Parts: sequence; structure tokens; C-alpha cells
Amino acid sequence: MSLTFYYSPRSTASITHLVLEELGVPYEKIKLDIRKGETRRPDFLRLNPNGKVPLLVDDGTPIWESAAITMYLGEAFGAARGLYPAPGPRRGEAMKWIAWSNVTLADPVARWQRNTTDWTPAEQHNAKAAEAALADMHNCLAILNEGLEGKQFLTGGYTLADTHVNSLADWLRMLKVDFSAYPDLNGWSQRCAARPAYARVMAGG
Ligand SMILES: N[C@@H](CCC(=O)N[C@@H](CS)C(=O)NCC(=O)O)C(=O)O
Repeated sequence: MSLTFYYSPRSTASITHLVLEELGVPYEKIKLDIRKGETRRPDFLRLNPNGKVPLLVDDGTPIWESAAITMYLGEAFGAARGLYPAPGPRRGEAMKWIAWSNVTLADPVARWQRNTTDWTPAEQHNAKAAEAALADMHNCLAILNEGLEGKQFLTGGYTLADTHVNSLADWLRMLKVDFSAYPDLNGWSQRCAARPAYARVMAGG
């Protein structure tokens, strides 16, 4: 087994970074500077034609999309370490939250970001689109909060689904989304952030 992880700090690649650190598997890290266009270099595009991080190369096979990477690593290494459910309904639940966060939650977040932040030129911002995105985002956060009601973690004990979804929640916090209405989500996030792997990644490890 040989794992190579292509990443950029403070990007979607943080999800995969956290997952790899949780698993404690050996891997090589290759840092790319998005602003310098390093994700668009021909050698990188040959591995990921989307020109995006994270990218994981396992024994020469490129795997892109953070949700796919989390599920792949969960199956390959997580189940044996108690960090990913065995095949069955609990694994289905873990996959549900991972896919949901990347598809259903990330969509309004991206729309909101596009219409409010300096990642997009101000003349392209649309106040009505931003308002609709914010409402959709809060609907998702309410769903997540309800999914965590009375639970320590998403599917029982801590799994890579928690690592993955909490990393997306961090992205929202970075965007200054107000989480005050979501006590179960906040408590869960604090439990996820208490993991040693989380502290290592946040410290730049
Ligand atoms: N759906 C992808 C999104 C990946 C993504 O958008 N990555 C951004 C960083 S947050 C990127 O690499 N952008 C570089 C570029 O567009 O050149 C995933 O979950 O892996």
C-alpha cells in the first residue's frame, strides 16, 4: 500500500487530512498552492482532470472527491480500527451523512459563498440568491442538529462520518455562519474537536 495525498491548507482537502490522521496510516503529503495555479498544472490534471484537491493516489490509482475518499479509506482501513461501520445499515447511515454533507449541505453553502464573499467579484453578488442560499443552509443545519439529538455521534460511536461532516461544519464557522440555534450540533462539534487527530491537523501537522 502506498498513499499519496495532494492537498492545500484550509481547503476541502482538510477533510481528507483529518481522515488520514484519524486512521494513523502512513501517507505522503504533497502541498499545492491553489492561488499559484498548481492544481491546474498538466501533471496534476493527469491525475485529477477536475484540477481540485483533495486527491488521493493509492498504489497509482487516483481517487478524487472527498466523500469518495472518506468512504474508500473507511472501508479499506477504518472498519478494522473501529472508525467506520462494518457493511450493513450502520455503514449505510455513515455513507448517508457523508454524501449528504457534500451534496445537499455544500450546495447552499457554495451558493451563499458565491453571493457574499470576495471569492467572487462584488458585481456578481445577488442579494436574493444569497438570502435563499442562507435559508437552505439553515434548513440543512436544522436537519443535522435533529439528526444528532440525544446522540454522542452521528451513527453511535465516533466514525469517519463525524470527522467528515464536522470538517464541513468548520467551513461554515469559518464563513461566520451563526450556529447558536443548534445546541446538539455545537455539542457534537466540540466532541469531534476534542479528538487528538483534530488537534494535530489544526496545528498544521
Ligand atoms: N467536490 C470536491 C470539491 C473540491 C474542491 O472544490 N476543492 C477546491 C478547494 S476547496 C480546489 O481544489 N480548488 C482548486 C481549483 O479550483 O483550482 C470534493 O469534495 O473533493
